[in-house]
Amino acid sequence: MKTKLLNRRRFLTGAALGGSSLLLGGCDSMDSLVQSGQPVRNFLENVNDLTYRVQRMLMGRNALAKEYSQSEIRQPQKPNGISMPDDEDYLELMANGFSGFQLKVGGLVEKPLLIDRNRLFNIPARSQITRHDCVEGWSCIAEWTGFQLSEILKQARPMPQAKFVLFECYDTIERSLSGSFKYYETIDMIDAWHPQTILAYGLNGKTLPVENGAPLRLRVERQLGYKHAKYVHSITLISSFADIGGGKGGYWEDKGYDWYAGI
Ligand SMILES: Nc1nc2c(c(=O)[nH]1)N[C@H]1C(S)=C(S)[C@@H](COP(=O)(O)O)O[C@H]1N2
Ligand SMILES: [Mo]
Repeated sequence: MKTKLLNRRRFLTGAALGGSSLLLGGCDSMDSLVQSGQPVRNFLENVNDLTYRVQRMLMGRNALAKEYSQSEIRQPQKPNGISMPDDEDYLELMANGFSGFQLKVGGLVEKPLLIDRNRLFNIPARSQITRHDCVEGWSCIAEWTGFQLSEILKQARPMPQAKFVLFECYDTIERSLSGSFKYYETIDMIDAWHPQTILAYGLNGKTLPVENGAPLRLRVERQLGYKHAKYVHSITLISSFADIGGGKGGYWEDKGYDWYAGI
């Protein structure tokens, strides 16, 4: 499967490079044809657009998000969205310093897991200083510490039908006439296995505070802020999110945001 993807990627990249060298060739007789509106020009533009999308999909998706140095952390991570869940089960856990917290891992896996809080700290840890970009137009650079989602995927062993990972959260983000809604998010397996996709329990060298998602929150560094689910209690491998919530793959997605919020 991996080899197949690589070959496909090589093939598509090769084809794209062919396209640009044609442009660089700058042959005189081509100039008139390359003017906007001409069929050849349109064809080349389409090739470039395809190149861009193909690179983002096949190469870009696995690339690392930029990491920063300690001196670039200029302010605390601004809390956004829910910053204090009022859900009873959450309040109970919080009252005991989250000592009773257990992370559920299930769905399309060969070995469902229930990992208690102490065992989470035994999973090899990773710290990364990254920039969080919220669609509301602000950013914060912060250091996140936790474990790679891939570490628990390796233990749980996703089945071949697993195409997405669902993160369910404690907080009720909306209570309205249309009902009450818990925050949730989904990512695909490319992001799930990505080395910078972590479940964080630490922020800027301290225990993750409640306002930023204690005891455990997702960091999916190649995507916008709303994908980074806070207050995560369950991780479920699924084949489709059509039957979950409003069917668009996340609370904000159900309201119209893009499911793939790549940056
Ligand atoms: N459970 C939950 N996760 C959430 C939200 C939320 O309201 N509830 N808000 C999202 C949005 S829009 C952003 S920008 C980030 C904010 O994370 P922060 O509070 O640590 O800055 O969390 C995201 N994850
Ligand atoms: Mo956000």
